Amino acid sequence: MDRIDLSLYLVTDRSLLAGKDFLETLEQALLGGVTVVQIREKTSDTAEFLQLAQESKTLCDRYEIPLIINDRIDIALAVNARGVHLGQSDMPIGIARRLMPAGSIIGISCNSLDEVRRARDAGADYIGLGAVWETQTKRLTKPPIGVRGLGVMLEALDGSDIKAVAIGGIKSTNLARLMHGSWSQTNHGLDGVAVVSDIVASPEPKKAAQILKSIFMACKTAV
Ligand code: TZP
Ligand code: MG
Repeated sequence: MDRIDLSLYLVTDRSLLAGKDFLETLEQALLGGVTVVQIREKTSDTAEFLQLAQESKTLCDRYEIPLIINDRIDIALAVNARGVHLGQSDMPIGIARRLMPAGSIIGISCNSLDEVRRARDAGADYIGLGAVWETQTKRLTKPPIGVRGLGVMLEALDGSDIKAVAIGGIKSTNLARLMHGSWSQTNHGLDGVAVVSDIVASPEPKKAAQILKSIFMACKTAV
C-alpha cells in the first residue's frame, strides 16, 4: 500500500460519546494528531452509516487524514474511502481486494498466530492485533492476548512488509508499557496503536489524542 501513517489510529464508536457531538469529537481528535480514522459503527441502518461516513470523509479530507470503513465495502466505495477494515468473519481479503479500487488499504483484525499467518499470506496491508487488554468497548469472544501474545504475533511478521497496530484497552496510562514490551521481543515492532474509548469517551478528545501520540512517538524513537 502507499505509505499511510498508522501511528495513532482512531476507531470511532458513537455509543461512547457521552453527549458529545460525533463530528466535533472527530475534529478534535484530528486536531490532536490522529493519523488515520476508522468508522466503526455497529448499525444495520445503511442510510445512517452512509451519512456518517460521508461527513467523516469530508472532515478527514480537510485534515488530509485517510479514512477507513469497518466491514462495509459498499460504504467504503460509496464515499471513496482509503480502505476497509475486515473482521475474521467479514469478506475475505482476496475478494475485498478485487472489489476495492487499486491501491486501497485492506486491514484485518487478528487474535491468534494462525489468523496472523493467514492474513499475511492473503496479502493484508495491515493487521489489527488484539485485544491486547480487556476492554469495555467490544465484547471479546477470546481472552486478551496481552503484551506477550502481541510480541509472538509480531514475530510472525518479521521479514514481511505488512503493518501492525495493537488494539484493545490501550490508554495513555498503559501505552508506554505496551510499547516497551512489544518492541523488546521482536524485530517487527508496532507501526501504530488503535484506540477507541481513550479518545472518543474523553471530555477532551484533542488532548487525549495529543498525549497518546506523544507517548507513541517517544517510545518509537527511543528504540
Ligand atoms: N477490536 C479489538 S478490541 C476493540 C476492537 C474494535 C475495542 C478497543 O476499544 P478500546 O476502547 O480502545 O479498548
Ligand atoms: Mg467486522
